[in-house]
Amino acid sequence: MNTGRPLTRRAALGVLAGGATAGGAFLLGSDRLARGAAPDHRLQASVLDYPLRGNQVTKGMMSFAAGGPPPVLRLRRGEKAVIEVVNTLDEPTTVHWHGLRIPNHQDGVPYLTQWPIMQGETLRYAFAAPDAGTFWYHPHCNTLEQIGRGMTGVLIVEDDEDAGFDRELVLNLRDFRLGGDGQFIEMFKARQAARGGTLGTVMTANWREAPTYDLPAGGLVRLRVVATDVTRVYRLSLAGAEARLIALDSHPTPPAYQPEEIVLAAGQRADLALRMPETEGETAVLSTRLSNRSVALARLRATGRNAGRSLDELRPLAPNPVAEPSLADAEVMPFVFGWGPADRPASSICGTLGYTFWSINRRPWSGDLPQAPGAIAVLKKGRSYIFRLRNETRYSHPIHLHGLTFRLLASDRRKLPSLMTDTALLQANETMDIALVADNPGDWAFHCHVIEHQKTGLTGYVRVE
Ligand SMILES: [Cu+2]
Repeated sequence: MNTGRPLTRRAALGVLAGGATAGGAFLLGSDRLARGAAPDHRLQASVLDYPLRGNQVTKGMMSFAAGGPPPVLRLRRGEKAVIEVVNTLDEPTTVHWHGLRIPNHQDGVPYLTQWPIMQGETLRYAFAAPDAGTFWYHPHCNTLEQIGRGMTGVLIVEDDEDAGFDRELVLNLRDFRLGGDGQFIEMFKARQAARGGTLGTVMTANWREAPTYDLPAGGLVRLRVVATDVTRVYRLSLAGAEARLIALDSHPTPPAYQPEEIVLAAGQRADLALRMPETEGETAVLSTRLSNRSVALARLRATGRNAGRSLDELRPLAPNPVAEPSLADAEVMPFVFGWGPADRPASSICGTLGYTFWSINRRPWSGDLPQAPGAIAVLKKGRSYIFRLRNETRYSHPIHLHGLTFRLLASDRRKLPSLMTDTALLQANETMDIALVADNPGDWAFHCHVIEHQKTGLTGYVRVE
């Protein structure tokens, strides 16, 4: 629901000239006209019709490829990659690289780190990813509509050393809100946006309902599961195969941390090492638990002769070079996630949902505007901080911080594993401490990843300087 008038780039700049506070030209602007070598990857923001449910064609889907689901991007750790984005939508967009600790001007947040990529424009992002793991990419402009219609892709930064898997399977989990005729229905309901969020009606993996994948019998498979839905919290389990959790949100997990159920909120990722069943035709099933039943998301079918592998043959993943916060001299910063005064946000070319319901530190985000409000917190580069996240609401919020990785410390409601992440599911009425080193300078968006919440006030940014 892009309530803003589509603007040409010139008109957008006119708006910016009228009141930009963002500090002048974005560095990315100089890449805009960059010529020369072919990009390493090319994404085409596109509208398409696609047979999402069997032969039923869903009209008006959106992707980063002209003919089908967004491609899985594979990058090499530490090597600069150029990713060209061609916008063939009839509205502006941007691309955010979720979980990547890259320079701020590559982060893809409209007006905070770059101008929107206007319709018909091409923009090249260029960065070197410092961490290996499973990440994803998505727009940060008219986000509910563009993500809701399909613009979520998986991004993999390869490990320096191979761990010894036979195969790898990527599962991009997400729902679509379709009616019985297979066509999109309204993206959200205001009454749900003010609560837990509006769920989709069709659950998919890689744009298919419970697809089956053939994998070598008795072989070792790395399963990369990415929750790219706008709302759903997945409660995953894998039946029929021996499996171990090896990473969460891109970062390797301690071998002893093997939860019975893997909880993935919007934006989170899990890497599993699994050993396929030994007998051809046997199937392992990845399911998510709903309140009263379990739903199969994907099936893995064993094929061929038993490869006879063992999970113990796998080498552990190397840790990523994330600085460890110094808790002894960390400054504590409080953040309150709460209700906002019911209000109407300003119109934006990156869309609004027409409401504000939520706030961070009592401030509802006013919308993606050239006149960005001030930072909710200013951090000194290189210092350690403890963020005290307090949820005043009766709903859970997956809180995502751009550009920085943090460690889970403690909760007043449960025992937390000591994990590194970029997205923490803050439960209803919970207070959680997280810790980080503010080592990446810039303005970093800090928001709920239930996109309706993000777009109705639960957004802000922290500045590292
Ligand atoms: Cu939320």
